[in-house]
Amino acid sequence: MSDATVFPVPEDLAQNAWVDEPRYLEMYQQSIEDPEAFWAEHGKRIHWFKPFTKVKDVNYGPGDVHIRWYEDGTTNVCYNAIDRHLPTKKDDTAIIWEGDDPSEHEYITYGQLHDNVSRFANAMKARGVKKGDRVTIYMPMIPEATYAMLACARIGAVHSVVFGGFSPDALAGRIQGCESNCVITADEGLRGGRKVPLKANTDKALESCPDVDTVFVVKRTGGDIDWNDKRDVWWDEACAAADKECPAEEMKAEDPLFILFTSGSTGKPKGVLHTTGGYLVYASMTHKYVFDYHDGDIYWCTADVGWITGHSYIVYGPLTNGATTLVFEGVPNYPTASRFWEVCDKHKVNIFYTAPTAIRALMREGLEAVKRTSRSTIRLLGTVGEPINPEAWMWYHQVVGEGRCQIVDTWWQTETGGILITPLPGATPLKPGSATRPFFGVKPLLVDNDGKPLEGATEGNLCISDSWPGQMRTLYGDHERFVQTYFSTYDGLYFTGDGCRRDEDGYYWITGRVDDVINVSGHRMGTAEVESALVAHAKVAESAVVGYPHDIKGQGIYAYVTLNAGEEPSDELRKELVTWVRKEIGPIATPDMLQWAPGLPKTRSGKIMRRILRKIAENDYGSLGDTSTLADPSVVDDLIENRMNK
Ligand code: 6R9
Repeated sequence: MSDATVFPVPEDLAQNAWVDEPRYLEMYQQSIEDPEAFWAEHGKRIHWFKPFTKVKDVNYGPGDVHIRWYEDGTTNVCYNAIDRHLPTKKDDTAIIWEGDDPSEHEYITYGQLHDNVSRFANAMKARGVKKGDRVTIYMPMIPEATYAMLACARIGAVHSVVFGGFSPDALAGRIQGCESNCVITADEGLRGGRKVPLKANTDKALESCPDVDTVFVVKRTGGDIDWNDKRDVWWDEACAAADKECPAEEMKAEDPLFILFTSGSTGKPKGVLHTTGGYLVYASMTHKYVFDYHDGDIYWCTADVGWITGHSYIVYGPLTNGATTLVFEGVPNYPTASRFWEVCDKHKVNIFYTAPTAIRALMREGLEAVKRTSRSTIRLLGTVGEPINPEAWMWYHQVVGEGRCQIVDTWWQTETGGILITPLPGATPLKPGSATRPFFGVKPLLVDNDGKPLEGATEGNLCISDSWPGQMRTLYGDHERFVQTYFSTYDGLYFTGDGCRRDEDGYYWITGRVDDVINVSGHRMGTAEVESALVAHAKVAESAVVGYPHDIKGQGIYAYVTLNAGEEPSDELRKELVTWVRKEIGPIATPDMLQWAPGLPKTRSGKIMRRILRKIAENDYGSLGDTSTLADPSVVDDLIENRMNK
């Protein structure tokens, strides 16, 4: 290997893992040479009610863009995640729930999971929810969140999980965006000892969602809430009245499984749609190989079910493999910075999967918080969500894993449904900071800005040139935008929106987004979303938002704001605007820096030159590039002079 820092695969791991390097290379080759045969074989890993005979029907354009896998097969995701395991695993733990407070935890067996999910599925049916209906889930990280998802899958309803940290407005937009008439929530959530008013937020959101006729409410804290007798139903009461047998609906492979809203480069979040058969094959297969999952392993992914990582790698992937998956309600630093590692010790976690932002935050807390725990059960560490800087990677490897655990840096997206570029523990020598090599069936392609494919060691825009079963199928209700966003930048290719470098060993290094999407603590956000929240304030005339390097969050949010004529900038107004954005979108969108901009750098045609704003936010004035095309170059001097300092 060309690079100095390479961590080879330990010999015993290569022997005991599902695949070693020769096997990876062989399987990868097969998957690329004959995708039909490869995916026909691996499609059998899930249970089909009616087996498929067609494997793949994909067109990335020109013409009718469509993606179909296992089209004529029928199955049910919930059946695969639960019922299929009952003969052998009825009394095995499916879910370990660890509460926000370290004194609370619960073990849920596959048998109990079956009953809980079936009861709730019947409770939804009793309220008229049926196959094809969209159901919005706005919940804390409690077992009922997973029951709700699985119950939807069981009856063929399409869930849309909305992260519990989103504001009432953001929730309302997502309910309207998928036209759902049933919402599942809790009285309050609990995170880091603080209460989150989920029911109150839901009530507020529903003021603008008149079509919602049912709200199921889980009693989590017992806090005071308002109640609407016609619309609101207690989860417990509804389940107590329901039967614990509920047949799993026979679904076509291409029937929708879920919608998940994610940020794009425009203001309106996109409803990414995933379907049934291909998604499940891909989520479960990647979970098995990437985490080298073996029967009996205790597996913990720290994500929230409000993100795709929670869908594929807390719920669907692990449960389909019959795993024990840990669901954590809390946060990494509550009650102390040792929490993650204490939970690993308490529940004997073998596989641990988290985000670089959490690693960086814990790294700052010092060695002692880690060292006082054992972590001896951990065998494998994973990361996801954003590029991991080599320092954080080394800390994760040396301190958390004590040099003993491989790290899988997994690159993927809401749109991809599952992991696309990643090491395999027994097969891939590691380089800190690189997501390494493609998973089976994945064909990455780097292209220049004109779409010309680049060969060898190079850097460019990351595209994928052929489909894999877990790929999204469309944007809910807007197929045209789907085609526009993903398949029209570079003809015939799926464009990821990420920049990427490939080194001389063929390893991939994701460099971050090349579009107007920023990644704050692993959360994707469109700069346009934050901008439209800011201009919705009565005193704001215009705003431009960019990302800048942030030690913990990866990227921070830097907002330039131009006030309406007659309005005076003040520290008070700055605070007011920051609070405003939190309220409009949610705490994750809180601007870290907000600079008053008497004018924004624009071209003569009125286009904001973000490249310049990015450079100023990055404190990198030396390379502002050509500013001669600006309508008024002097605004740049003003912005530099008044740049916010930390
Ligand atoms: C799974 C998830 C997707 C964007 C993606 C990229 C960034 C995710 C990464 C990574 C570098 C990794 N990203 N994993 N960048 N290395 N291992 O995070 O989905 O929320 O849709 O975000 O996150 O920029 O395009 P999502």
